[in-house]
Amino acid sequence: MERSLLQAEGRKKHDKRNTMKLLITGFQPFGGENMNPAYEAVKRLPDRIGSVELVKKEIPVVFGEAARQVIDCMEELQPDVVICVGQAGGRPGITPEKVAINLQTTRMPDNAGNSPVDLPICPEGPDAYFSLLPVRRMEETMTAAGLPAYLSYTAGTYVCNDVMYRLLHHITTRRPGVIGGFIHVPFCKEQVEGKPEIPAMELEDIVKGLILCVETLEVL
Ligand code: PCA
Repeated sequence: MERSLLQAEGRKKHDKRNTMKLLITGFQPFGGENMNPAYEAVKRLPDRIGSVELVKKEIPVVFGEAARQVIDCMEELQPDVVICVGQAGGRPGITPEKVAINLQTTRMPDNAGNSPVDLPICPEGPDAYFSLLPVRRMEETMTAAGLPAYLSYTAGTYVCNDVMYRLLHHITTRRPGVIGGFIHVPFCKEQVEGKPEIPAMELEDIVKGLILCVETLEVL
């Protein structure tokens, strides 16, 4: 059984409320875009999906700082699950991320002007962490609903990977039992007007995909 499911089963026994609290984040725009479909979709999610209560948060595209804000918010809210959502421009579907690696490297500066090259995120941390989310089930649920989706085995080496790695490092070292991970979404149609060769989805479909992902948490 996936580790996340085992952890969730342990948690469920202690959860008399039968409500799951989810912290879900989306990024600010970056790279010259004037919107980020990640936060645009996150902010359109309902406040409750089945037994899952959602708390939404927008985070900056800044190495280290983005994860700090996620972790601070997590410490304050004590959610059962944390999902961070980011834009992966050019991908043709919604991609739950399987793995985060201990590496920061970019040619494109973040929104604070940082452009680390070949640096570890956490010198004392392991090379990688696997997502604790039911990523396979998320992908299958979206695909079954006719939405373009596939599992990704790289979250890149930019701020999204940084957030996913630091979140999983925090959970593993400080908050075992919490479930966490990352989902990338493609450009939305508004961002690629006049560029038909670039894959994109309707924002509404990205929202639908995220709702289906949240619904997969309910069976945990
Ligand atoms: N995508 C970037 C960072 C912010 C975002 O939405 C990434 O994939 O790293």
